[in-house]
Amino acid sequence: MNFKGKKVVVAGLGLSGKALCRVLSQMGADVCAYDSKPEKEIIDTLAELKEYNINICLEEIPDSIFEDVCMLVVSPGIPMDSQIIKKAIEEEIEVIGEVELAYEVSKAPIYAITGTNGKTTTTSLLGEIFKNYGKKTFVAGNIGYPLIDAVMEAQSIDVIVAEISSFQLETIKKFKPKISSIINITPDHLNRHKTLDNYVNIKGRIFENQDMDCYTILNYDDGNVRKLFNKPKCRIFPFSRMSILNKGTFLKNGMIYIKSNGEEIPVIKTEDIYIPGGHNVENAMVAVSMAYLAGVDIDTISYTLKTFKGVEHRIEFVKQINGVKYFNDSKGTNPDAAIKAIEAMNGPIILIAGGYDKGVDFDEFVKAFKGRVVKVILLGTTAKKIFDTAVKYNFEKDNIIIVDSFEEAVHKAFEMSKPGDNVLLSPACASWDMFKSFEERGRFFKDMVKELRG
Ligand code: UMA
Repeated sequence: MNFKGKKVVVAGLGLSGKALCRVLSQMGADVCAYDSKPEKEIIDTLAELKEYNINICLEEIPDSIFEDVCMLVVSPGIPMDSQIIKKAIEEEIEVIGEVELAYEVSKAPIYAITGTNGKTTTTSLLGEIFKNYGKKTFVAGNIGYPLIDAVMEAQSIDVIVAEISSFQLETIKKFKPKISSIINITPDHLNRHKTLDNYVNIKGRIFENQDMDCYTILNYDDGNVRKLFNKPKCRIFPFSRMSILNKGTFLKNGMIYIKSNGEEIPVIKTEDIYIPGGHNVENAMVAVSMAYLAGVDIDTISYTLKTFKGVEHRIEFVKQINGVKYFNDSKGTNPDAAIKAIEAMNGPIILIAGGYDKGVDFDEFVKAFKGRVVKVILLGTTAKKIFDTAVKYNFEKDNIIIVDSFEEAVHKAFEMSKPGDNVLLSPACASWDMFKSFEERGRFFKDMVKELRG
């Protein structure tokens, strides 16, 4: 892609947008960036971009924004029905996402992981396997490090392991990972993708450009992923926790096996995987499959599974105070992720939940409380919705507390807990009504917990 002297518009000035501005400027493009926020909310960003010669438009989209422009490159958070994309389409300007641009300039093979939950853990785990195998590896994408930054730095790199979200998949064109995977699909982001079917099909775009030289790793046990099994034009390597497969990765007598070319290869006993919970067995199976097909030896794969300690904000143990364990699962940003955290706890749970409303229902989330959650502390935009759902499923009203602030939630949990309890922050919601990101929410929680005195 040659951008020298060409006018390009970048939409969004968050992590992806800033990276796009830097990279496109370095490639010689004449960059114009647009963000819907007012100046006072992005002062720091404007200061960061000062050294690049970028024309920045805020709030209102100027009528002439696409004059002489060859392309609009969008951040993942910009929905397809936003004004800026609609206007570009009307004016017949090519629209691509940050991930597509990154793919087009990338020299290293990309191993891409999507799914509703487990993406970050699986991506980090696969990255760790490749590193232990001696490969120069970049871990990037939805994990918080824009793919475009990684590919620019990765001139002499062997592999890129990319976490890819449905938002990013909406604006790909030729994106073709060497190996892709879909870990699972449960309802999420329906306020943007409207229907579950649409969300499933967008997830399926991860393999749309892969051919017979490539593999996609698909979850055989997941009804929504199964809807996609007849779609790939590449080779499918399935995985299953429930069934013994003729080809793929599966569980037998507590051991993960790979079956390929008729040979059954034992990889690791599930009890030897360091990160806890059934959902992490699923994540491990995806990483095992991708690493095996990429040529990594079984010893390196099983060594990494025994030693990899997980990622921040995902069922992360913070501290024990008065016999009560505190866990930060701020990355539990949808009901399914939060259910997995609830299921991974040993002992009674005091749950802190609620946050930004993504338009999903909480029925399954609330049903998972039974026999596990003893008290629920709710906050944020969805507090009332979760409260009503909990009452509908006969969760004792007296055991639900709605609070106004995050500080209050943590203090209430501290006051109410007894030795043997687990205080779990797993909101089942995004953080955007109270925090910039789930990372900020998780760190805030951890800082507060560290201040608590027994
Ligand atoms: N904006 C507009 N118009 C809009 C929407 C947003 O101008 O209609 C502007 C906002 O004012 C803001 C900027 O766009 O200034 C934000 O862009 P963004 O939402 O794309 O966020 P980034 O900071 O670029 O971060 C994105 C991902 N965020 C989203 O997809 C919402 C990050 O994933 C990702 O780590 C990062 O790119 C690097 O690749 C976060 C996330 O929450 C973790 N992802 C969702 C999830 O995991 O559930 C999909």
